[in-house]
Amino acid sequence: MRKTSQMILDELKEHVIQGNIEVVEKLTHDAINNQIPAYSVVSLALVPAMRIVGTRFEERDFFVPEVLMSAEAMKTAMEVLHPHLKVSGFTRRTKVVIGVIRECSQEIGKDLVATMLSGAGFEVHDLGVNVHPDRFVDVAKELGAQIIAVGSPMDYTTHYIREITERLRAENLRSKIKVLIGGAGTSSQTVDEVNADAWAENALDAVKKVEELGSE
Ligand code: B12
Repeated sequence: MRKTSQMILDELKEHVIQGNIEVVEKLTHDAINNQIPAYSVVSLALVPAMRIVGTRFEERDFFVPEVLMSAEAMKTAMEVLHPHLKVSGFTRRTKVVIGVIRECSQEIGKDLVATMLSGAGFEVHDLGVNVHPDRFVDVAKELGAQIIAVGSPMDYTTHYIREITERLRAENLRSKIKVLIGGAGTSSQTVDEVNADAWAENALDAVKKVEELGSE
């Protein structure tokens, strides 16, 4: 029996939760071969899977090793999807420096945002995880970037973002370089707390916010 798109997405979600990397890789190829749009694979299977993993982690049903397996499975799927997430054939002038703030090494959300931004044609410079506030500013200045995008998956590292905005202000760069924030440790309220310019709830929203900030 030929699998329907819904069956592939359901299976993919389940295998990401279970952390079955090889099966996830195969199912992601199946999804692409079945003409399921790459972003639908992300939003209908991968992200909901990680949400369930998060709930199980919170309920102490899953522990760090299980979460890591799911995270690896998600990353494998993202590698397969990466070339298919390129939605535009043109390059935009807006340069974005992106990374996860210091003391945090949780990268999946940031990777997804970086992939979507480069897929939308922005020039993205990914600094990785555990990035010192000064490094965001140094690299943005060096490259002439218009936007610094900072991920903070944990709420207790969010305050470091203020060091970025403070330094930009001290160097009179606050109006030239905009700061976009996101990740599970942030909310729309964090924007005021750390004096950022915008918050993105998810990767699609991040594309929209970068478009808006880049045209200001
Ligand atoms: C996977 C995971 C891990 C993995 C990370 C693997 C990896 N390579 O990245 C591992 C096991 C390593 C891990 C470790 C820890 N984790 Co963890 N982890 C998670 C989990 C379950 C899922 C996160 C995820 O990848 N989601 C999938 C992605 C796609 O979603 P997302 O991150 O929300 O990203 C979206 C948006 O937030 C936004 N976004 C994300 N980043 C960015 C960046 C920018 C610039 C923008 C604009 C937008 C944006 O767009 C994304 C796409 O839509 C969450 C639970 C949860 N509910 O989020 C906990 C969670 C983030 N972890 C948490 C904690 C506490 C930890 C540990 C301290 C646990 C421990 N006791 O050791 C360590 C910290 C290690 C460290 N110092 O970094 C807490 C944070 C609590 C808090 N509010 O501060 C959470 C929320 C779980 C919980 N409720 O307790 N974790």
